Amino acid sequence: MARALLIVDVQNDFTEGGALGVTGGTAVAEGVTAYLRGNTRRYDLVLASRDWHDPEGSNGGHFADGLPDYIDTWPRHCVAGTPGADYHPAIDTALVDVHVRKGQGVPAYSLFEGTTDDGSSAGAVLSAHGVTEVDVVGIATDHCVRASALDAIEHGLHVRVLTDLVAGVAPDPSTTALAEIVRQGGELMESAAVGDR
Ligand code: VGL
Repeated sequence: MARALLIVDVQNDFTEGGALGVTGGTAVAEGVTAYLRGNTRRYDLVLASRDWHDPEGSNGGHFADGLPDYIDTWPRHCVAGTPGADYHPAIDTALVDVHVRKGQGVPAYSLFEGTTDDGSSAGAVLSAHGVTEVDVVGIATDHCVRASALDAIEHGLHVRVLTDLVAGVAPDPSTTALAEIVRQGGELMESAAVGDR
């Protein structure tokens, strides 16, 4: 039995000033690193995802052709190899064991759609490490955190979302997303409470 921390898309384009800047994104980046520094022994594995879209084309309709609806279509963001696709500088990448990228040419909200540089899927990496429990943090609550947490539950993992270490695009959909995760069997917890459980 092993536990992993899943850090979803804490990238420059999803934090304040980025192409798709989410309010609270920078605070999440800083908070995740502070949390991880205080809890390194709690995790057997730390896995982080990055949205990593192609510069050409719409990435399967993910980049808006005209005005984005901020639900299914978005401004151009996280283009592979650009500063916007980098992790936010507050993320201490020395604390990350495994990096996955997703969204090359397609919309990919879930971290489980990500693969490592050697082509392993996130799910395969987690099962190879015997991970049965995951804590999920990152951006955005109502999109990639939601999809990643629900996929983790589908994969049979016990899921906790650390609610002070996520940030959403919009408040109501974020509340709905967290409720949906609970309905599917996930747990919500403040990061400060993790030490107790
Ligand atoms: C995301 C919108 C578009 C996310 C990714 O990381 O939540 N949101 N692409």
